[in-house]
Amino acid sequence: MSALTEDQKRFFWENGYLMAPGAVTPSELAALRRDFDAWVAESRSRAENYGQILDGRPRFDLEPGHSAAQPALRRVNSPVEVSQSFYDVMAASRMTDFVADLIGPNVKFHHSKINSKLPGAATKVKWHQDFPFTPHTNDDLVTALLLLDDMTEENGALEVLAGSHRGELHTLWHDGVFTGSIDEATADDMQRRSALCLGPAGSVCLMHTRLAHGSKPNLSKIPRTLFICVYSAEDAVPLVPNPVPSKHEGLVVRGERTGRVRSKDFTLKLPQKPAQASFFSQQAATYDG
Ligand SMILES: O=C(O)CCC(=O)C(=O)O
Repeated sequence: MSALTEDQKRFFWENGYLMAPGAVTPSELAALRRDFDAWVAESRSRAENYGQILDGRPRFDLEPGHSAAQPALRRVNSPVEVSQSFYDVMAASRMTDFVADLIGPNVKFHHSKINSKLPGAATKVKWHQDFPFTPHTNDDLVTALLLLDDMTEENGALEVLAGSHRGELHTLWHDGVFTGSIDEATADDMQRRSALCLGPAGSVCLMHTRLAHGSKPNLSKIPRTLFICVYSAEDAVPLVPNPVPSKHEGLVVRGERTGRVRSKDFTLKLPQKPAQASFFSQQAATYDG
């Protein structure tokens, strides 16, 4: 039986995204928050990025200006490797069912991360599409952004350009540099036409990998924490190394492994993997203030 209604599926394919409530149970949500709160508490005693993921880069990424009094833990890379609660939600939850309804029946896991905007932190995300970061042989990929807090206009909600998944792939390279962001003039235009993704904690924003999106800093006193899982159809094969490598990459979370590859025609310039903890540092190279 389908977890999403026909109307929800139609909305997703038409607009490239869908806000779906009830992606996790209250106890799953509480467990995720508990682990995340513990990581924030631990970050207060740190002055630099710390921890390590599979390729040696830091797991915990701190925004410049982070301090014990005003923690600004902006990214946890691959939380599914260090938390059973995050692993369980990634591998088997209502969120996983939703994704299978869109790109299933056979779905595999690619990578995960937490993007956090703690109150007062300057973290923003410049406009981009995900596919040029993680190109695969076909574009049946969904980025599932699970809300661990209510997402409001004031706390730096995700903003999307509806329908942009059906348009062109925008380059993230400018003047020979991989900036991880769409050029400023195009991004400004997208911003003007954007829609806000708002919802209560426990909802998920399901986003097509080609959908253009970004988000502003958190200007409120409420945190904005997203647990982000990227999934693909099982027959989509990655074309570049994983930007957030995980020992769970390729885990089939729904359906079965067929071993087949399906390809789609497209052209893009291959991305550059971030040398530092996350794409925030790549985007920072072109920050305009
Ligand atoms: O954290 C955000 O607001 C945006 C997340 C994002 O851009 C992504 O997952 O690609």
